[in-house]
Amino acid sequence: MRVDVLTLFPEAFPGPLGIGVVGRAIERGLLSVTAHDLRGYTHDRHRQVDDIPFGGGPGMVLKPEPLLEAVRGFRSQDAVSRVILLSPQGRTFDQEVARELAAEPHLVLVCGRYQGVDERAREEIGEELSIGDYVLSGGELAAMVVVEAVARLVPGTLGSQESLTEETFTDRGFEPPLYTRPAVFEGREVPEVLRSGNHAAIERWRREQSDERMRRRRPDMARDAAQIGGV
Ligand code: 9D3
Repeated sequence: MRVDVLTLFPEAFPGPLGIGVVGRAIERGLLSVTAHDLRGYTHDRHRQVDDIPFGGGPGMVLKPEPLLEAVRGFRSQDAVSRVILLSPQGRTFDQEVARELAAEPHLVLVCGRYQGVDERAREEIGEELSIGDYVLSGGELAAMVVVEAVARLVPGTLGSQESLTEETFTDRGFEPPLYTRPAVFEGREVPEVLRSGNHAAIERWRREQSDERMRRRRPDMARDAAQIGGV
């Protein structure tokens, strides 16, 4: 998968995408993440990317020309590129969206900054994603979150061990309690069943624990899981 990121801060990349599972995928050539400086698409002496809002108001707005010159350039390179603006007003990114994007060969992620993006550029880009209801300063961290979650689903990225964990998350949603040695830590014991060697009993206990946790902490997710799994 190829990912191009349009940003005023290309030096922020790869950042945390350079480590761990995603870093390895980049090294192995399964994934490319290229950051492009939005200023590189300006043609004036001051390389101006933003301007004051018509009608007044605080802050600055990203100008349409550099954004759309860049976006049109990517779109003309291949017909399959999916261009997405990271924006607080977008559809909320979740694991389902991640799965959908993982099937794409080429993503172009556009990072907004300041108060926002000129409406005409927003309309032409067409697709918007938010990573949740809280205020960030720009789209860069959001783009990294999207790349991290999507890259994990690109075939070959995860080891077989991690792929199995991924499947159980999708199936069950929640991790059961995990323990490692020592069997007794400061007087607190690892549940007997996990040391019993009874794999059927362990399986049952883990399922009960993760279901119970989900019902208690994420009733919204538990309802969705019941819908899908018929539990
Ligand atoms: C405080 C300014 N807000 C006034 C209504 C608007 C606003 C504009 C630009 C708020 C945040 C931003 C910058 N954020 C993003 O570009 C962004 C974002 C986010 O803030 N939260 C969650 N997901 C995303 S994706 C891009």
